[in-house]
Amino acid sequence: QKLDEFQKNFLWGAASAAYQIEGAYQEDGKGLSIWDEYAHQPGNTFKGTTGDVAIDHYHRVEEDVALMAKMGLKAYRFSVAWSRVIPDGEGDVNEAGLAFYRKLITLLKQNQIEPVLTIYHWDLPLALQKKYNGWGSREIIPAFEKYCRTLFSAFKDDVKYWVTFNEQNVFTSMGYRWAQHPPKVTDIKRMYAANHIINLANATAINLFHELVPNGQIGPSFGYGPVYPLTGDPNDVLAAVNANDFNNNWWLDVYCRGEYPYFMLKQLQKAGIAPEITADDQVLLKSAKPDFLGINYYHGGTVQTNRLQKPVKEAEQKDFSATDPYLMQPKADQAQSPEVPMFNSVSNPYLDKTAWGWEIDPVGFRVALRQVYEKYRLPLFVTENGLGAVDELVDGKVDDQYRIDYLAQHVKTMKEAITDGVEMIGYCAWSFSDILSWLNGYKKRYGFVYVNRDDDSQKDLKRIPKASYYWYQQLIAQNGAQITA
Ligand code: GCO
Repeated sequence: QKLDEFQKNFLWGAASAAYQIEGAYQEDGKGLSIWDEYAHQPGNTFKGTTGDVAIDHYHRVEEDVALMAKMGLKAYRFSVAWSRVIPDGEGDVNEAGLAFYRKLITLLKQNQIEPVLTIYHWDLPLALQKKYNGWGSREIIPAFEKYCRTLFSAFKDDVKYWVTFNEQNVFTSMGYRWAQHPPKVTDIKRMYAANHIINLANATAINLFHELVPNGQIGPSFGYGPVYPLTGDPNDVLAAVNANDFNNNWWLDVYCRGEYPYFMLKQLQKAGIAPEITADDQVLLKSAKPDFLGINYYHGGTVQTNRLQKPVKEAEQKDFSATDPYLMQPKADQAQSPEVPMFNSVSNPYLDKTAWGWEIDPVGFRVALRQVYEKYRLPLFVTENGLGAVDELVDGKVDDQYRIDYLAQHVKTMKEAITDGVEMIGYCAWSFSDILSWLNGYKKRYGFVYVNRDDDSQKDLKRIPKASYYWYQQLIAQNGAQITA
């Protein structure tokens, strides 16, 4: 194995999440999730789109896996809807729900596609939100443990790679800081409290997994972005150090080292918003070691000090309503938050942006992989990377050259990171097919496969491979030897 090539069993994959694709939201005994409720409340999502039908993957799973097989995918990352398997989150197991995932996994394996199973991708059973205040109470942990035990027992022989939580940083910030996801609150103290409880749940799941599935591998997937200081002004550099604690270390240090970053914890304690951490919690967090780290990479962030009252350059405003959850947080307008954030988030003058206004930063991908591997020395699995865009179907085709360009640049810098020495299990592009964007409906698409529907009409839900589908097929066929756009 030479360092400048992808290993033979490198997992070229694509990813999805249950709520964004399955539909069938009340079928075969499925319970409701917090997203089923939230999306049905007026004003919460773009044009009021819901996951009731989504792209109807639940009924089209054979067709979808056939498209994956034809593409040559080596891995497919999907998530399980907790409320499909345990409708009220903690009571009886719904065998029909489990059967759906068993069918999916069987189909994948028949086609030599490695299943990568995400346990939690944001769709908490509604009953648990109502009964325990969701992730706001420690009482939810035994329910999560039972759910994990159910999945581990059912699929331990067929699924090797498992992801505990998808982007804990994003769903807790969106849910508790920005009120853009359920439970739709803006309460930073509650955000930190919920994060701590999720960390305990994560550690509990990892320990249980190691007991029950000794041959498998498990880890969380984290939305990582490297942080750049806008200038060489030491005040900006200090701002970047702070922003890195706020946006990355706060989560990764706990996952990988079992402890919170020292300075930031002190700061939160001074401000009276730190989570309550018991001695038992510390023992639990220290005891659970992930086998790999899942990295979702879209872009990094650039910050400047807010000490000097310099004007803040706002990110270019586009005609899209949803915020970018990967921007460095807290944002400029939160500068007065009790965390005393010592930085402002700004646009990076060296980087181009996608039509959606997100920075394009392939070098940052190499930086990210290097930083994380250097610090934690765990194998990395890129569980998401991709481009969200308004794709147009013209004469029955989608020519998404912009997506090919984006992916090619990122695969190239990932390969450079491997040459640098980063240990990498695989790469899952986001996403396999078009899916429901949590907040942007079908206006924002990520897939290799176009799905013929929009926000107002389900149309025929036909699957149409885009230009990028054939590009990725070629890339996989020659195991990334030549990366051309
Ligand atoms: C969207 C988002 C998602 C996320 C994904 C994170 O537009 O809804 O970009 O697709 O990227 O769910 O894991």
